[in-house]
Amino acid sequence: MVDGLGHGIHARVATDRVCEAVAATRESSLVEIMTAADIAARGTRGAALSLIQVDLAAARLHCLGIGNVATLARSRAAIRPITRPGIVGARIRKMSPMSFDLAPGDQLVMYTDGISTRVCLDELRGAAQQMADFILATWSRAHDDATCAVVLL
Ligand SMILES: [Mn+2]
Repeated sequence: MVDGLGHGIHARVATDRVCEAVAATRESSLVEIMTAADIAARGTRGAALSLIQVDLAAARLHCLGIGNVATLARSRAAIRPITRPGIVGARIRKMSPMSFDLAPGDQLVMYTDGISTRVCLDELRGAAQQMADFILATWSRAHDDATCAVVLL
């Protein structure tokens, strides 16, 4: 999930560049994908980017984030991905991929900084789309764009 810095056309350009780089490298490792995104976004305003890979066969979740796109989980094992501060496109110096155990029934929620950090997953019910809609309706900040995605395993 990517969030171009700021608003308007310059945020759009940064976001598009990152999306293209991620799409072109999606079979690669998260570090390779992030590196490609960082190169693609140079000369733009930059972006926040959080990447996850769900490996169902190995029951593992791989995460890598730069900037404030958050990933939360309701899960059997503790899943607490931490993103590093920084800007994709401004030459990322250090990346910290993290991996976690996954179990059937685990719920993953990703959201941009247009959603309040006070977001609470306790009241989430129903299908993934319903959950994302509820989060957006309940926790969106008044004057920011927001994106939310929910993955149910
Ligand atoms: Mn934002």
